[in-house]
Amino acid sequence: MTNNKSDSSLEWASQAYALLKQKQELKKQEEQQKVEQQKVEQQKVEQQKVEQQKVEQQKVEQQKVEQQKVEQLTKEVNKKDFSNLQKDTEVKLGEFDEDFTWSAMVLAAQGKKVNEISIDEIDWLSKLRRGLEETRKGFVSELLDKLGDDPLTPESLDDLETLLIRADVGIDSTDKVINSLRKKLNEEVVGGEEGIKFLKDELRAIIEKPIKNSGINILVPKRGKLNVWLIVGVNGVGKTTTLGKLAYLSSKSNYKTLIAAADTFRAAAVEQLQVWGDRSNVDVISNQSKNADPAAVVFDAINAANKRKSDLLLVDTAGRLQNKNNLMDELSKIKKIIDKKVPDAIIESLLVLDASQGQNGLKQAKSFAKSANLSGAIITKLDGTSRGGVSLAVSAEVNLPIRFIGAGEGIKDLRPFNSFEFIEALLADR
Ligand SMILES: Nc1nc2c(ncn2[C@@H]2O[C@H](COP(=O)(O)OP(=O)(O)OP(=O)(O)O)[C@@H](O)[C@H]2O)c(=O)[nH]1
Ligand SMILES: [Mg+2]
Repeated sequence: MTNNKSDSSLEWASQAYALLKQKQELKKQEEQQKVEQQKVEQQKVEQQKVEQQKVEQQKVEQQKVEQQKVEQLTKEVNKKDFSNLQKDTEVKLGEFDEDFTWSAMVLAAQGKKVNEISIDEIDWLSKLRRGLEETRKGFVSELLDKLGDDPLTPESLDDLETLLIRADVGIDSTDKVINSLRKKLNEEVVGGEEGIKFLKDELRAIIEKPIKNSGINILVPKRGKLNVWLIVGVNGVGKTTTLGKLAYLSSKSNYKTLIAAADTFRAAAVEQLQVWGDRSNVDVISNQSKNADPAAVVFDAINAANKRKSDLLLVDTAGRLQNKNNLMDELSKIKKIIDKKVPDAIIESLLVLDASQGQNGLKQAKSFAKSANLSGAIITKLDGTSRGGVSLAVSAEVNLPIRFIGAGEGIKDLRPFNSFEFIEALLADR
């Protein structure tokens, strides 16, 4: 009995032991799991820390880059001031070369007398012709190669169509030109030379149309009133540079001129304008405080313009804001201020377009035209682009009169738009 009893208690004890051991194992496992979990948590926290550090580091790097950009910009502005000052000196008469003879011919074709021609005009036309060389290369030269001196054929029209589209002339204008040429071809034999002349006339008609519609041939400030020209466009197209050149043209022509630095968004914008102002002897109204309100700058500038009886107020505007809506809102705020303060001012909203952006520039023009109530366009960077043809698309598809064109970074590299000279330069090989 006793034995039995002790057997069963042994059994019981070993069961209890096994149970306890199991419990202990479980506890151990649980604890181990806990430790593991803690480890994972710990790792997570550490990883988060590392990531946060990375973000902080990136922020610091970004700030550094921004700072460097501002410094670089300021340096560039200062450097440009110096290099361009040298360019400002009088233009010298160059060689009696093709540039000269071609430019002289273009002036003569517009009825200029021999003694009416200036070195500045020759210099500008040479620049324009050279600037449009790339556009011409992919367009006229190839066309002439294909045409030779033979009469035009339906096949050569197909070639011309492709070339016009490639030169960013735009589909509408290309269709128009090709259709008129086709009509002419159906009626008579058209020789190569005559074809080019006809093409020039057609292209000129396209580019002239919005100018004629506006009733103003060449845009100049009206005397006796305050003229306000808003210079608008997306970032980097050349607004500030163009404004600087306009200030020079205007003050040279004895208009009392003033500049409003209403691009308060871009770093070093005021400094950049100040350089141009100094070079053309035109004062710049600005507000140096951070995040200044562009409309407030325009407000101050109008007060100054009224006090000084200025003829022309040139307003530099931002090309890059947080988004496009802000940009348009800003422009309409500026316009409201002008309307309120000087209701009889003559406002021009001039869209600056970088020719080298081709079809992209055309898109910008269309979107600005929708919301910004534009009155004209200024085409810049016509030097060294193969996309000068986009000027035609702007006239045909956005119906904007081109008022000035720029072909270089110098103070004299901007001129009132002259369709005859432009088309002659575009098709200069004949
Ligand atoms: N080759 C060439 N360069 C030009 C011409 N016009 C402007 N530029 C250059 O284009 C660059 C940008 O010009 P900006 O006048 O600063 O352009 P912006 O539109 O005011 O730029 P944001 O103020 O940043 O919007 C500068 O390096 C100018 O020198 C031009 O007709 N020909
Ligand atoms: Mg600018």
